[in-house]
Amino acid sequence: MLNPSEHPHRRYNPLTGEWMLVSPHRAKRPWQGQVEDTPPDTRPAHDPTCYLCPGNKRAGGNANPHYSGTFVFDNDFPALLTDTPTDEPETHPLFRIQGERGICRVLCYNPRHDLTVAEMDAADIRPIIDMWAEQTLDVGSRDFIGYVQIFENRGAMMGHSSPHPHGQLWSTSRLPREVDKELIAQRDYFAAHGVTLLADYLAEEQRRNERIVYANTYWTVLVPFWAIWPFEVLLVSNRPARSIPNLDDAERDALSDALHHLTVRYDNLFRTSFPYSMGFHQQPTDGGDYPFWHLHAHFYPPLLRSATVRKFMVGYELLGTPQRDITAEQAAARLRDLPDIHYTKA
Ligand code: H2U
Ligand code: ZN
Repeated sequence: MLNPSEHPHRRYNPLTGEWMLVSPHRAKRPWQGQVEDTPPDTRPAHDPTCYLCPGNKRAGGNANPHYSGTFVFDNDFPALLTDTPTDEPETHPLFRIQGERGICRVLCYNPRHDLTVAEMDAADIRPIIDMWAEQTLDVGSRDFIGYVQIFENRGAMMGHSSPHPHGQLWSTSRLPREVDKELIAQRDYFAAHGVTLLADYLAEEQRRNERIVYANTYWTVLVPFWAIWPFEVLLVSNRPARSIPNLDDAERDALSDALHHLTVRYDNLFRTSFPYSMGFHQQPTDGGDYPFWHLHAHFYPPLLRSATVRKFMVGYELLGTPQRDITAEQAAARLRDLPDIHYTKA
């Protein structure tokens, strides 16, 4: 009989309808877990050369105000523009092309240049959540915006352009690809079962209790059954909230707490400032009704074995299907067993 902690197998991602490959027998190789204690950060609280710090000039020539909380500005080099023509000039079915409109913003989390989310208290994280909510409402209310994607590239390994704590907002008329896949899966599941896909999934994860890393009253942090990245995490609202603006006060405080506990554990894993891309998947903002949408965030961190040894999505992943060695259960156990206090403060 198949033993998922020993035998190569495929796992299904019900949110995207895609399969991935697990090769647990390879992870039995002896653990080379060198911990390269990264030297403590020596960044200043204010960096005169940083284009996100309060009072500084940005690359485009605009200056930041002397902000004291969060700060949002329109991206000076936006990937999308508000006035793009929307016609479809090609009629050939093999050459489809569509004009796409959107708004891109940069979301500064804190005036302090030297902080990361992992080093913030839950109380410092809460204003970031309020900013995400306000920005979703503000941008999502434009009639040409159908979807608001909030995300963060953290760390040089993920290609972020500045260590200053910040995220981004990219919004579009149409749904981005990943959101489109999730919409179809969640819609079909809800039509068949009358509950959200993630509500049923969460209930089953709670029952099995093998992949949960952290939970509080309103949020659950887990390594999903179908995770691809070694320490990939899904952060799910226990109630099927549809968007960040939908969250009430207690849910926002609890989200701050969950983000704090997760990012501290991430940093403690390899005793380094843990890189990742993260972002929320919320309901579209085109004015439709989305009772099947269940708010969640994905964390996709590249590190595998140490502060420098990362997983690459190459070869078979690009040409075949994504693959991992250490199982989701092993990854969850490692994250769960880590201390809750940041390694630089312990
Ligand atoms: P990342 O660190 O995730 O790359 O995000 C930084 C964004 O900030 C990036 O999209 C923008 C870049 O276009 N930016 C400005 O809008 N103004 C600047 O002065 C520099 C960078
Ligand atoms: Zn800065």
